[in-house]
Amino acid sequence: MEKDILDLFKQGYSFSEIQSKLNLTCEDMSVFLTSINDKIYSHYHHIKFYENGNRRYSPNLILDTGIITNKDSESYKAMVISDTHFGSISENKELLDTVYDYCIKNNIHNIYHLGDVIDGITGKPEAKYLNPEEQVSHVINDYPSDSSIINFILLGNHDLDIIGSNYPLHDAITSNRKDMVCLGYGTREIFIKNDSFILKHSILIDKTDNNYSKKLIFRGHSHQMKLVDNLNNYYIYAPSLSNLQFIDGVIPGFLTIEYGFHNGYINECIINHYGIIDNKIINMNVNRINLKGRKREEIIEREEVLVKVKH
Ligand SMILES: [Mn+2]
Repeated sequence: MEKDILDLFKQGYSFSEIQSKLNLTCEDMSVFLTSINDKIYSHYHHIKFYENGNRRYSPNLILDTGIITNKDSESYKAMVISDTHFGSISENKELLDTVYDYCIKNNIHNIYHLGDVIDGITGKPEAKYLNPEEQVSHVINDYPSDSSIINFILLGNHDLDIIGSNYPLHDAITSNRKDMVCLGYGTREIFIKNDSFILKHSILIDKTDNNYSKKLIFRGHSHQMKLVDNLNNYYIYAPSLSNLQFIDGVIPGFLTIEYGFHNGYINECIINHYGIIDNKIINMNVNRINLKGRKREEIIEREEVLVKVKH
């Protein structure tokens, strides 16, 4: 089935066209994505990622995506960006440079990208780079990098559009960019201390949110910052870091997140939403999510005593 699906992607069919052409259910499509995602993540089965931007070889097999934090630390800071749409006329690389500068100045070493890194081939006049390979090379060559920053990259529906090409984005990232970690398409859970949070980009109608309770779920795809408490989980929609905006008056931007921990569990999350206009960073709003009072167990495994390493 996987080969049939990839062949149709190669022929230029979209995800939903393939689904109806092969008469596949959402579950079938989710099995396909999970299989692709497992293959992608196998590249990182022996690498540990650290909050201070380091990555080290691990002799043990690591199947989950986890961040190792300092044993003594009771907080964690990270950057959340989304929807850069490289390769379209709405792309704005200066915004990404601004984000990297901000991280370096503010001691942030982990960036989470929530998908739609490239625009893919949409057949619309917005496509600046005509073929998928050029769009992907553009990311590999021109996306900023810094030795003190790990960029965790989830892939979205636009990135998926070119999965059938000779040079899909996930292959390009895993083989060329050591500073990036490709998390696969659509969804990934990130473990930190005793807890976890979820990254998502809508590709399928997926019901996995029901598997979680009182989790922070960060979402790309909406191109607008929004906070939703749906009683089960907290949704944090990230703004787009491109000029592609769906609603008048919305400006590109990013989120910084800061977790406070208790017994290794996230008990508070502070989200700062920043907009960028003419290279100026504007604080749009601050939100605090209180996660105290959830079920806890005492197992701490994702902590180490971190030694400061010069980059
Ligand atoms: Mn998008």
